[in-house]
Amino acid sequence: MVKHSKPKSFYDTYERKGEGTNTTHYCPGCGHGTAHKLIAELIDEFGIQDRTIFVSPVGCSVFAFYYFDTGNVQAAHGRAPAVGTGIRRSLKDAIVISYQGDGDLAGIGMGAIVHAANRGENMTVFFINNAIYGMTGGQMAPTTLLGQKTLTTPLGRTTMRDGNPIGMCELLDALKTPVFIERVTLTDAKGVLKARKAFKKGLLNQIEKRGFSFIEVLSPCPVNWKMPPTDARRWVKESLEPEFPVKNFRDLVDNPVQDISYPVLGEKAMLKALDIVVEPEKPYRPAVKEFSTQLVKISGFGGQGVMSAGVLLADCAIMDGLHATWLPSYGPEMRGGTANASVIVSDKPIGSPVVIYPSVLFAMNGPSMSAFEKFMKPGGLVLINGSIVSEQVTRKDLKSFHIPASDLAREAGLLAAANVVMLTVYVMLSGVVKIETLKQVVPMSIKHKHLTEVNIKAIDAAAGYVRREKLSL
Ligand SMILES: Cc1ncc(C[n+]2csc(CCOP(=O)(O)OP(=O)(O)O)c2C)c(N)n1
Ligand code: SF4
Repeated sequence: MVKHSKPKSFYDTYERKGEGTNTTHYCPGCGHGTAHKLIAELIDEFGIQDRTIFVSPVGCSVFAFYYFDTGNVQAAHGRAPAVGTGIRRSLKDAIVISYQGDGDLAGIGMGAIVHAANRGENMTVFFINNAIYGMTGGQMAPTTLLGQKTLTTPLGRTTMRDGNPIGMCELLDALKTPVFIERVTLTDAKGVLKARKAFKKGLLNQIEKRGFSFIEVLSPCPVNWKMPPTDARRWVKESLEPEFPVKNFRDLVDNPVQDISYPVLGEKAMLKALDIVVEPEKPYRPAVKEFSTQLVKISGFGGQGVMSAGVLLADCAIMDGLHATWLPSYGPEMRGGTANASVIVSDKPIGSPVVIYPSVLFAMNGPSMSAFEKFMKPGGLVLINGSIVSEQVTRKDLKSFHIPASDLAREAGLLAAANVVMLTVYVMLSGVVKIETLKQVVPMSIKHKHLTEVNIKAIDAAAGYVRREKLSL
């Protein structure tokens, strides 16, 4: 009897995705799910869950950290092997997994992967080749086939205009240092079993400290290939495999075990070696007398300026001598969703820029309310764009205000300044930064300089509104 169960190194439920969620964000028939499962099973099999650090890329698998109950780092686009190198060199017992798509690895990250492979970093790289940019809606990738129609090659890729598809296994096989290079496919059960073997070898090499292992996975993306999942599997076999032959390129079984005890200098020694004189820290100048760390989530549709409002707040905080972080989040699914920015403002250094339980929410649209109200800290503040959202906050332990942000912005002369109106109201209510600081930072932070004046008008309109309505916390 075959007993199917969830690997232990997956979370039981994917809380980061939404309370009690059991499903991933991947589209039906996507190869990422299969690849994740194989990796998770092997982490269990090798008993390395506590040592594994999974480096997620930018691409559809950007949220792999929703699923893997291991150490997780989210790297900038294409930089997973560089981030992995940092981890490798600072934590000698870590098992480093760099997981990347073809846009991430063979496009923007081409330099990072070639150099990590050339240095023979003791890590395992899983390269998910679906011949397209999945997350951003199906543009041409370096691995897109000749003739393949994508958003950016609507008549099909041509050699003359776009170059030829890049075989990453072939390219890395030109280097002397990697110990293991194999291309596998997820077309059928036989392919998946072979893939599992290669995954296992790649991880074992790292456990045994034998060096750099690279596994390319031919993986379906039914949504962007615009075909049903079964046809997509067939397309991998009939179209992708002839261009990217499934085979082992290299397996240096006898590669000697690496001495990976890199010299690590302490921070002070490092600064001294670099001849850097460190000034004693200046005393912190708080903006307000009593300050509690503000965990702010600014959420809305793309185009509502949620990201720029976040940057503006963080810039103001830094200007006022506070610590601040800003972390953008764009919905990765192909099926819409909200964009949001997490901003932390504090009088103490900030450990992580992630805001899971906000103390302040700017709900620029309706979906933002339903997405984040439930995660708010008790006693939190919800500012709602009342011009377009009429729903009330349902929780009794939150303080909320409907601000006619879009109307005030429109009256000031620029509908798009609704974000600045919301920010001004928050600044007025909380005193987190000075209103003068906001006015000072707006001209520096706004890209289109001719819009400075109208944004200052929006600030004045919002401040007038707070005073007129006698709003206070
Ligand atoms: C610096 C930067 N440039 C561009 C983007 C936009 N972007 C997000 S994902 C992506 C490509 C993802 O494609 P791929 O690596 O093939 O992964 P997939 O989504 O197919 O799994 C791009 C170009 C970005 N987020 N950051
Ligand atoms: S867009 Fe493609 S790669 Fe991304 S989740 Fe959907 S099927 Fe997978």
